[in-house]
Amino acid sequence: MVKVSVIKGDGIGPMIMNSTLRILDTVNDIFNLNLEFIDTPAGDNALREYGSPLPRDSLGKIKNSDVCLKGPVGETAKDVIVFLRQELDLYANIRPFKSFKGVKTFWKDIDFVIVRENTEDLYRCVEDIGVDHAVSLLVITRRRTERIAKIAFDLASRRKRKVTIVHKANVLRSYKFFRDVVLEVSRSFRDIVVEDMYVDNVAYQLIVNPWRFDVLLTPNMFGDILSDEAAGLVGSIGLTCSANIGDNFGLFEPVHGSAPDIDPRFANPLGQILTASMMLEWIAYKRNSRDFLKASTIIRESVEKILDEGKILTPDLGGSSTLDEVTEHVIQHIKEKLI
Ligand code: GGG
Repeated sequence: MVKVSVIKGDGIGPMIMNSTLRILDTVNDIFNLNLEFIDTPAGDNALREYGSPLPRDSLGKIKNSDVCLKGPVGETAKDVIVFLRQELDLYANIRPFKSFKGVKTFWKDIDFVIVRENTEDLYRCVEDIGVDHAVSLLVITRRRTERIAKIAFDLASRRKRKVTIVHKANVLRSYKFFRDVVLEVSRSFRDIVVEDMYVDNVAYQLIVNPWRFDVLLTPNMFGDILSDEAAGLVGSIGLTCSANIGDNFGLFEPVHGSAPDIDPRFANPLGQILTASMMLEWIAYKRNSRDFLKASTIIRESVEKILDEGKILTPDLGGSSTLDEVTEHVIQHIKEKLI
């Protein structure tokens, strides 16, 4: 049994999560994965219904589960996801950005990963807000920088062997500290090419030459901001997925937010579905399970097929299909692949 706590979230969240649960039910039946889904209210809707964005009962459900699959939450992001990352020590935010052959963009063959430190920086949320002042503390520690650096170098050693350290060392000494600690760690990874770059230059290079990047190692807030820019390069933020990983637990979520301005019937569920695929891959790795790996792969390939065909696409990808139509087609492709 694999207990999956499921946060449906806000805005488009419940619709894209219901679509994703249909996909997971399909592979659960085919591969006998023994997944159990536990509804876990959190976010703006939970605040309205239970008086808390992350009710105690929900936190308990997450802690008692093997893995968490999360949809986007709205205005309560700080009280839900930023809190959970710190509470569960999910220190590595892994965000892959890879072009899909079928998606039209100005940029082709994008393939890099943002590795974002997930527990400190300004998002430690140590703040003092008065009537005439607002102060937020930028916290960078050696231990947390070293451990995220190791994650980035390990990942790079399985990819194109390059790490770009993202910082703003010319203005803030905290970011100079971040860069210098990562450079110390890099000495144990002699086969990895290391460069360091100001975050503003990274923002520019992502537009003019994104192919130079392999693993971008960032402090917390820069990783958040650059992720949306990176999502633009692959065609839609509605296609992007991410993992929040600690030593013993994983929480998986799309990169995008709750998009309250979008009619949920036309929301793109593929980012949430690819997030589920990423989750299954992590379970496969943790449990050394071929079936979980097969389930993860078949979902990803079915999504890629839809994008390659280019016929059933939601409006963010230039189509006019509904979320339900896209979901049906993913299920159909999964079943076809088994024949
Ligand atoms: N722009 C994407 C978005 O809204 N993501 C949700 C969000 O803000 N999450 C907070 C975080 O990732 O730190």
